[in-house]
Amino acid sequence: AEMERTFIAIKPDGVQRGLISEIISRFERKGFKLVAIKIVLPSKEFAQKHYHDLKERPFFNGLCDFLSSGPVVAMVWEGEGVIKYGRKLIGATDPQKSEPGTIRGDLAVVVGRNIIHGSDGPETAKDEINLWFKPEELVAYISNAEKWIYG
Ligand code: YYY
Ligand code: MG
Repeated sequence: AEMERTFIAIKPDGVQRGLISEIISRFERKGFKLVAIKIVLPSKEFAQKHYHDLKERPFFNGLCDFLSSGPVVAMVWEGEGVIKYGRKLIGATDPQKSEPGTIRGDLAVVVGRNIIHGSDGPETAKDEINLWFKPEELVAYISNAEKWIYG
């Protein structure tokens, strides 16, 4: 198994709407493994770092205000193909275009309140994990379910 790690965050709207356990469940039931989790109130400066790739976009300022407007649940999930498949579980950026069955498709309506973030590739996953977590906050462990998930 080619194990990968991805950064997943429940944004302030997902937290305030009581969707933390719903979102965690979807990753957990799939068979991915939670290796780090915390609740944090990011500063606007921190949000700007997180979204630095988007700094030229017209929505950048509002996006960073929003991400820093309330608590965020920051997580690292591990598993085979978790970066790409995590994005599938999340669904398209615009919830109007997200398929039913995806997190955004089932639980969100507009792009500015799409409840969840997920890394979009191996490089951003590495950068985002390093931005949000210290190495000692990541917990490597063997799950007893692994042999039933991976064979
Ligand atoms: O990775 P993902 O979250 O699906 O989309 P990005 O293109 O990285 O944009 C990050 C974030 O910005 C998106 O989740 C909502 C917001 N946003 C927006 O408010 N308006 C847009 N037209 C595009 C993105
Ligand atoms: Mg993105």
